[in-house]
Amino acid sequence: MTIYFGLGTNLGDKEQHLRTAVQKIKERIGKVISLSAFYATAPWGFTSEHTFLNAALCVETQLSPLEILKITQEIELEMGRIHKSVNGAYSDRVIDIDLLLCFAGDGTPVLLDVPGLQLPHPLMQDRRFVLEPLAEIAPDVVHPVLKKTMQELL
Ligand code: PH2
Ligand code: MG
Ligand code: MG
Repeated sequence: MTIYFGLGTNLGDKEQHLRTAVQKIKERIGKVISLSAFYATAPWGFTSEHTFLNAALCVETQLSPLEILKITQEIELEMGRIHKSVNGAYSDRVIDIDLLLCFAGDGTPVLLDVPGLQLPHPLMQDRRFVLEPLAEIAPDVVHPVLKKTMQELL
């Protein structure tokens, strides 16, 4: 299985947080195939004085999406993420690890819609902070629902 993650942080030593998250994903989820550059981005969807650092990551794994989600949530907690949101609104965070896209070993897209996890990520096409790093590492990957490449979506 190939999984694409979006990583984001807007508190503390952001570069270090991204590096730590990548290291933990590598140890617990699978082999890192590619990691984008780190992009400084303005907060999207909420107001904050803290700008973000965002990245995209591609990993090869034997685990299922729900197993991966459980591990990424553990990593977020370990790294000090306190609350996911305040009254449903976005908030500042040490690390956010989002599952964006998933493909089975033969390249078939994995679609999922269960409580807590939707694949592809339902908002990825609306977010430049997701598409810019993703188009860097996966320009020709096709969004399985929208039928457009990451480069086209960007
Ligand atoms: N994540 C959000 C909401 N807004 N804005 C930026 N720039 N980067 C993010 O990672 C981000 C955001 C929800 O997870
Ligand atoms: Mg997010
Ligand atoms: Mg998240």
